[in-house]
Amino acid sequence: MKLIMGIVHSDDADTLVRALHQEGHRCTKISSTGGFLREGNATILIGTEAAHVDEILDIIRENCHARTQLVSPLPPVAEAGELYIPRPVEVQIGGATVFVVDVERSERF
Ligand code: 2BA
Repeated sequence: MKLIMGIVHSDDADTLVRALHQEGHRCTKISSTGGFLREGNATILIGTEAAHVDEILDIIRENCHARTQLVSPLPPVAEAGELYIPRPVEVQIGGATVFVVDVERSERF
């Protein structure tokens, strides 16, 4: 058995959960926060048989889209009298960051 962990944009999460359920895959959506942007995203946990992993990765790929976002960098330590004008930088956020791990044991009681 495998556990797929997909970190996706919050805007794609519900569509992805719906698509997974439509194809008969169980999943859990967890609200998470990215360490870099410190903004909400969603982590989708999917426990599945190894034979279904590729099909699930296709569903994730089809339903999660890359996007760009403007981020204001943290200001540097300024000397007295120095003026710092923050200039937003564009960050590319991937459609999904996915980890697939082996599950030693899984039970449903
Ligand atoms: P965040 O950490 O908020 O990162 C959002 C996007 O910011 C990243 O998109 C990446 O394009 C950029 N970014 C992240 N760290 C950066 C850095 N040190 N310098 C410059 N740009 C940086 P993605 O790579 O698509 O990641 C989207 C989200 O997936 C991340 O949100 C994080 O929540 C998760 N993630 C990505 N890689 C991970 C990893 N190796 N382990 C755990 N979570 C990860």
